[in-house]
Amino acid sequence: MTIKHVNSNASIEELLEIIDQDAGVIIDNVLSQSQLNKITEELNPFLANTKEGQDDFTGFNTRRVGALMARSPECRVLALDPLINDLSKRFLEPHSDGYQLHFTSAIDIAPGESEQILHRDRGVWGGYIPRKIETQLSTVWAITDFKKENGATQVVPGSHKWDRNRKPLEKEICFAEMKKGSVFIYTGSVIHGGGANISGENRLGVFLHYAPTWLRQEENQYLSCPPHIAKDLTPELRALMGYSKGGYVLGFYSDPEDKNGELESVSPEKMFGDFRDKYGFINSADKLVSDSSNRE
Ligand SMILES: O=C(O)CCC(=O)C(=O)O
Ligand SMILES: [Fe+2]
Repeated sequence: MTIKHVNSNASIEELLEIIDQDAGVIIDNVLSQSQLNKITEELNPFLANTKEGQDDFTGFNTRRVGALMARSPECRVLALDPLINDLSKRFLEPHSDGYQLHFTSAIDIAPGESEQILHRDRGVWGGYIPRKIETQLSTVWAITDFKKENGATQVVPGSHKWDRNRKPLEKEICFAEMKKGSVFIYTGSVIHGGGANISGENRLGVFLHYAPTWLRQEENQYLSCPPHIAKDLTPELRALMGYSKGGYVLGFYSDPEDKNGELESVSPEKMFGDFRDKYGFINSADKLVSDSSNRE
């Protein structure tokens, strides 16, 4: 078993088909060297200021930096990547009218790190969402090369369809090995985890995850990128973070200072189409006068 690689001309249909079978796919060589340099420069001061994790999930030689929409202009470009956004929309639309940014993190695995506990990211919501429903599409942008030796993400292709308690065999575990500038896409239901770093170099990835607009985001975007920063971002990015309604009235707000909303962004109709049908609105004229025509 391996993780399939495609190039950036891959169609959404092709990507969806591989994701349905394996729950993971790599698109090779998407970012330019100048984008990689910018991301590294933007993240370095924050990584330098961050302590390593403190348990076997967060790792003892791994640094994690969040709030990437507030902190890194180039990561904003990644979050809005058109192919990834089209794919997220298509992947999540069977269960949601819209999707949003769910999580942002730069994960830097340093030499000496051991492997992360294997897990399914959907565990963040507890055991409450039926496993039939896919509620997360995740991306890992490789800022350095991802190699088995330097901590490339471990992944068990196909495990999104497994019984909850099935454990992977050693030979079923693959590594998301890819060149820097590539992006690994995986789902919230697949078993995966960071790899051990037995090399002499760091492994840096930018993790950007997407989820339906009706679910609580793993990273609170309103606190991580508060209004005084969000007001200078594009309406599209604000909408993606949740500074927009997730449906006709889902997530509405009233401006406590009664100013004219400088955070107004994309209209719900533009994002979700006509909402009337979704609500099952019944116009006065359509109400039935007798109850006989309505019953089986
Ligand atoms: O660092 C990695 O490759 C994976 C990290 C991960 O899966 C997580 O923290 O949830
Ligand atoms: Fe994970």
